[in-house]
Amino acid sequence: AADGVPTAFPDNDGKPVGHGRMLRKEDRRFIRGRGRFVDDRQLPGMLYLAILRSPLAHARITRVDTLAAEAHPKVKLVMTGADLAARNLAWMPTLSHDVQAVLATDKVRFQGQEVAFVVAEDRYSARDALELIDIDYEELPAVVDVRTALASDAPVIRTDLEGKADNLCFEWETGDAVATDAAFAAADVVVLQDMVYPRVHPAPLETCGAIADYDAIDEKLTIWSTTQAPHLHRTLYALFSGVPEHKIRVVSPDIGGGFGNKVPIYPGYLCAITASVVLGKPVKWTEDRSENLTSTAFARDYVMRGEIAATRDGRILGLRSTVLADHGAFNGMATPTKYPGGFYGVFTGSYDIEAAYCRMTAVHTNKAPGGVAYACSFRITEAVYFVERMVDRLAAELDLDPVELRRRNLIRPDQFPYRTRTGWVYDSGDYPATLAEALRIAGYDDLRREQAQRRARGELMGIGVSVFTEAVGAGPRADMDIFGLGMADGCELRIHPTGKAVVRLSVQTQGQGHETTFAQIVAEEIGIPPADIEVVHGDTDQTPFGMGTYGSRSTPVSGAAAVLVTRKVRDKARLIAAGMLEVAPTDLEWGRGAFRVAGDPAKSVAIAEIARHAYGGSLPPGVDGGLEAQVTYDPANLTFPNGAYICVVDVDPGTAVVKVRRFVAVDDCGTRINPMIVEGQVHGGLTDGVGMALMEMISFDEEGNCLGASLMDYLLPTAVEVPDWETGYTVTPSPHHPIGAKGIGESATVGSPPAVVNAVVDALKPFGVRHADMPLTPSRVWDAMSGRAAPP
Ligand code: PCD
Repeated sequence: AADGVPTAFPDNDGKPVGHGRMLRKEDRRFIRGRGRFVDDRQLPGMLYLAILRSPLAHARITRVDTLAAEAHPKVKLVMTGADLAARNLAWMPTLSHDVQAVLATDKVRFQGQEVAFVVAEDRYSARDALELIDIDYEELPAVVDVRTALASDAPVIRTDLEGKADNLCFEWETGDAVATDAAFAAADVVVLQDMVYPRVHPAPLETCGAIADYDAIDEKLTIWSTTQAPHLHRTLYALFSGVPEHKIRVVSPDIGGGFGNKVPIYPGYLCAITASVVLGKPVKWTEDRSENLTSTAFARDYVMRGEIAATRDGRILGLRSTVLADHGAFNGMATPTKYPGGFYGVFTGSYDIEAAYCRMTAVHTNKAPGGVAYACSFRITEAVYFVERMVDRLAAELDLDPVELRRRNLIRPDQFPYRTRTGWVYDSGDYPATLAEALRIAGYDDLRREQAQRRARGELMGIGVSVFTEAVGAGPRADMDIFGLGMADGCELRIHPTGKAVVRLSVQTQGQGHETTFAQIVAEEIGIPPADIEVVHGDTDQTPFGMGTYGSRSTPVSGAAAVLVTRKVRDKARLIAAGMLEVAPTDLEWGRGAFRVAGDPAKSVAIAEIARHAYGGSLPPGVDGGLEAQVTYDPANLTFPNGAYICVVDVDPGTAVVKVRRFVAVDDCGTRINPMIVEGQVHGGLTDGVGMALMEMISFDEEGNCLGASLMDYLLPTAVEVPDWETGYTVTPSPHHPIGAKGIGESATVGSPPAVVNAVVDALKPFGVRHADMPLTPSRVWDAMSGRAAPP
C-alpha cells in the first residue's frame, strides 16, 4: 500500500479481506517511538502532583504539619485527608461496592497508602516538598496473614465502617455442599491438597498516571489517564467530584500495558482532579515504579484447600474447594456485582464432574487493596490453577498418566452447551481434539520415554500438562453489572461519502491491537479494506458508552457489537442499492463489497458507490441520507475459550534452578480474526505465566512492610527465561457470537502456571514430592527436594 504498510500478508489463512495476518496499524507509530502516552502530554501552565505515602502498614495519624511544605517557593497546593474531608472528598467508592480512602484521615491501613499530596511547578519540587511534611503516627499491630485475620484478638482494620468488629470482607459459596458430601462418601480415593496462589502484580511497563484539566469558564473537566475503562471511570468521577457527567471527558491515549492494573480508580487520579478544580490549572500525576508495585491493585493472594474424590479407575466424582482470600485493606477488586469471588465458580474446569462445592472467605489485611483480574477473567486463573493441580495430585495418587486421567474426565464435544455443577453454561469446545493436537506437537509419548531414560541417569526432567477453560466476555446484562452499570458495549460506524469509514468503540486497547483487528472485523462485513477504516477509541467524547477492556471482553462483546453495527449499515446500504439499481431489496445479493442483482450479476453497485449515493443521490422513499449506525450489544452468554498446554522442564539437581525447555500451547478461541495477533497474545500470556510459576511474588514481613517494591525484588520474566513457544490451534466457533469469535488475550496466563508447576512437581517425583507452592524459585525447589515444606 502507498503508506508502506501492507494490508494483508499472502498467508491470510485463505480468508477474505478482513481476516488474516495483517500487520498492526498501530505499530506504525509505536516502532517509531511516536506513541502518545499520558506522561508525554504537556499542557501550558501544567503543575505536578506528588503523593506522600504511609511508611507504616497500620497506624493512627496523630498530627499532621504541612507548614514547611506550603512555604516551599515552588509549591502551589498541599492537601491532607482532613482538607479532603472538609470538601466531602476523602473517601471514594470502589468498583466492588466498598469505599477506599483517597487520603487517609483517621488511620493508615497499608504501607504505601496515600496520606497527603503536594502540587508544585515541577515534578522535582513536588517530591522535595513531600519531605517537608511532618506526620506523627501511633503504630498499631498489623494483620498480614489471612489465616489469623479473623482471630478474635486480631486488630480491626476497617474501623471506618459503622459497627465493624472483625476483618471479614465477604463470605461466598457456590455449588452443592450436600451432593458433594455424597460424592465423597461414595468415592474409592480422596486426595487433599493445600496450596497458595501468591500475591502477584500486573506490573505493566507504563505505570499509572493522569492529567486533570478543569476549565472553570466552561466548567468542563478533561482527564487524560491510564485507564482500561474510560466510560466507567467517567461515571465514577461524576459521582465523586460533583462535576456533571456531560461536563467530563476521559481520554485514555496510548497505554503501555494494562493487564488489569488499570481498571480500578486510584486515589492519585482523584487527587489530580481535586487539585485541578481547586487551582484551575492542569495537574499531572505520574506514579513511579515503587508506587505502582506497592499501592496499586495486586492480583491472586488465595490460600486454597482442595479435596478431590474419584473411583479407583479414575472417574472424578467430586471436587471441594475452600478458599481464604486476601483482599487487602479495601476491597478494590473490579468484579461483576453478583460475583464477589469473581468467576472462581468455574473451578470444575474442563471436566464433567458429578458434584462440586466451594466456600470462600475473604478478609481484610493491612496490605494494598486489589484482587484484580490480572490477565484473567475475574479469578479464573486461580480456579484453573486449583483444578489442574488437583487433577495432577489425583493422577499421582492413582498412579495414572496425567493425560490419561484427564481424557477419562474431559467434557465430551456432544455435551455442549454444557452446564457445570456450579451453574456455568460452556458454549462450545472440542477438548479431546485440542488436547490431541498438543500431544501431537509435543510428541508426548517420546517425551515420556526420554524422561524414563533421563531419570535412570539421575536427571530431573518433568512434563506438565494443563487443560483449561476460560470464561470471557462479561457479560450478559441480566446477570452482570459493575457498579450497577450493565456490561453491554456500544459501537458506532460511519461511512463517509468517499467510502472510507470510522468505527467508534467503547473498549480501549492497551497494546493488543484493536486498531487493526476492529478494522478487520468491519472490513470483513462491509468490503472496505481495513486500511480505509479508522478505529476511534479511548475518548468518552468520541465513543459510545461501554464497560472497557479487561477479562478478554473486547472481542466477545465489542467485537460482536462491531459486527452487528456493520450489518446494520449494510442493511441500509441494501435499500439504497435497490433504489440505484431499480430492483426490490430482496432481489439483491451481497458479496465481496457489492450488492448484485440476483441472476444478473453484471448489474451491481460497490459499497463506495452506495456511500457516495447515500450522501448525494435520490433515495428511495422512507430512507434518510447518510450511511451510519449505532448499536449496543448485550451478550447472550460468556464465551468459553479453551486450551491444552504441555510444558517440559529440566531441574538442575545441584542448584534447583528450573529451566523451561519446551512449551507447547494449543488454544481454541473460535474464529481467529488476526492469527498473528492471536499468537502474539499467547506468547505474552505464556511469558507472564512462566513468571508467576517461577519468580513473581509480592511478599510482606510481619509488620506489613512490602518486600517487593522494585523490579530488583519483583522479578519479571524476559526472553532469557522463556523458550521458543510452540503454538497450535483448533477452531470451535462460539455459537452465540455473530462471527464465532471468543477471547484470547488472557488464555495463556490462565492456562500456563499449572502446566509449569505440574512439570516441576513431575520432575521432582523421584524425591516423593507431591506439591510445591509458586513461585518455584531455586530455594523453594531445593526445599521441596530436601523434604522441607515451603514457607507459607
Ligand atoms: N483476537 C483475535 N481473534 C480472536 C480473539 C481475539 O484476533 N478470536 C485479537 C483481538 O482482536 C485483540 C486481541 O486478540 O486485538 C485480544 O482480544 P481479547 O481476547 O478480546 O482481549 P481484549 O479485551 O482485547 O484485551 C484484554 C486482554 C486482557 S484482559 C489482558 S489482562 C491482557 C491481554 O488483553 N492485557 C494486554 N493482552 C494484552 N496485550 C498487550 N499488548 N497489553 C496488555 O496490557 Mo485483564 O482482565 O485487564 O487483567
